[in-house]
Amino acid sequence: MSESRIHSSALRNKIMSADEAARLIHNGANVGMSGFTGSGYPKVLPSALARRIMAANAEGDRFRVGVWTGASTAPDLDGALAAVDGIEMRLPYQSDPECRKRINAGEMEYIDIHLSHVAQFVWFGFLGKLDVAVVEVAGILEDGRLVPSSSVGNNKTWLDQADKVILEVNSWQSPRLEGMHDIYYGTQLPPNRQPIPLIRPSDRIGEPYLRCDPDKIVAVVETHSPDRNSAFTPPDQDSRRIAGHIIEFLQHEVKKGRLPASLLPLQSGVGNIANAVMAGLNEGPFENLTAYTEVLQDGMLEMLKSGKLGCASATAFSLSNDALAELNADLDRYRERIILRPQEISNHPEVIRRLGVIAMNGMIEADIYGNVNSTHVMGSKIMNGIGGSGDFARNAYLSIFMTPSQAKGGAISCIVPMVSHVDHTEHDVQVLVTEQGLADLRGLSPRQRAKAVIENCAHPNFRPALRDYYNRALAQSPGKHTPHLLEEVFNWHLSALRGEPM
Ligand code: 0RQ
Repeated sequence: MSESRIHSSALRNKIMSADEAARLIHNGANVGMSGFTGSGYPKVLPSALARRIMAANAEGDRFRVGVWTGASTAPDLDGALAAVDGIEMRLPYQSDPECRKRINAGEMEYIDIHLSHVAQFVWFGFLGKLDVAVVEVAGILEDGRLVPSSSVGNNKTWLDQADKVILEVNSWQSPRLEGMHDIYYGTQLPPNRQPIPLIRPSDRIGEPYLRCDPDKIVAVVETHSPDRNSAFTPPDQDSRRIAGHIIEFLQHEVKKGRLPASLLPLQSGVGNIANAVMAGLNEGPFENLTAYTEVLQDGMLEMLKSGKLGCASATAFSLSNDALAELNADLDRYRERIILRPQEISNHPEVIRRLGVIAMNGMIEADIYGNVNSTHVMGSKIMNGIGGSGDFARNAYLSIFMTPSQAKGGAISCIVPMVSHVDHTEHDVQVLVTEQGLADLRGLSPRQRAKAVIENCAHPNFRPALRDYYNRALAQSPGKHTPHLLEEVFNWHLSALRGEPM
């Protein structure tokens, strides 16, 4: 561990251990932590806080904090704090098994929020007071400005809004990240807001450093710990087919003159399927692509490497160890073509609409009319959260949702009569894709959409049941615009839960 990352002598004086820093957080505090999909989260403070909470619990004192982040983090943040029942309220996104378990058991409060909303909700005062910021940085300059880490997320807002700031300076992060970030300080509150001057994904409109009032910084903790970099599973047959359908569709759109030859900026969601689609595009016919997205996964790095992708704008990396090694080996070159921004800019509706982003996100299920459930299994159990999918889907040039047609080894159809929970309404969904095929819902009425979704996207094992449902709904439903048999839609899900034929 080297002191050379902390160039401000005033802040060097505030170096302390994680356990000492954790004592500066009070019971009931709202704590804004860095971290977005496993990158740039504080590595040691959360575990120290968990130890403090455990000690308080042993004394019979209940100690809980609110945990606000950019998005998902890692077992040593979410997992550690959830394991000691230390989280009162979690927002805006998580994907941690321990958190998920407690949330679904009703033991932890959770609100999943559009990721572009979080920063402004804090400025508006909608979420209460942010007491403490705990932010990982890659270094501190002599004048106190901060070199951001491998994610930006909501860090600018946490540093602005919190009363106290604890910094983790992680010397594991490459020092050559310096210069990759673009922190925009021009956002105002209504009614004084100005247009965000971002016209192309490659535009830099801010500065490479985070600012923080040094008087608010109460502790600096040095770390040398890796991000949570998980490997992606190699694309399987289903995800390759999904990628194939999307590429064929995009080619068709180019032919029709509805997309330029180099497409429009790509947004790709989290997970293996999204990663596989990027792998497909890397082998596909399109050149000179751009990305305006939220997370930069392996597939996009490969596309930057091959030259298919000219530049990528995101708020965080989400890389495997192999991809990270590739990034670090050539960081000076990648830094020219990768821009990490605050998530209120990477996910900003105004910018997404202006750029004409092609949004591609995963889902849990879609219904025959095009409503999409991204978050809840069987209507009540949260999986992760809406994340940025709504920011992109609502405002995209083209909004695509994808999933294998079946889940749980074929027991459950991901195409259902009516989604058990709705995140993206039929108005925000233009294209649905499964390994079976693609349904282009643009310009189709609900009845036309139902036919396209059943025939193109549903698994053949479930098509007869879905056709039967639709035909009976058409005959018996009091309204024929969006025919439904309300008494049956819940039974569809309940039968799946009981493992009965639908
Ligand atoms: O659970 O592993 O326990 O079996 O859901 O499903 O097929 O592995 O798909 O990893 O692409 O995730 C929607 C969750 C899809 C993700 C979701 C079960 C399935 C499995 C995962 P098991 P897959 P993926 C911007 C974009 C919201 C946030 C977002 C997501 C697990 O894409 O979180 O889009 N999206 N952000 O078995 C019961 C069904 C099911 C089902 C799947 N119909 N019924 N279980 N599963 N379908 C980026 C950010 O915001 C950071």
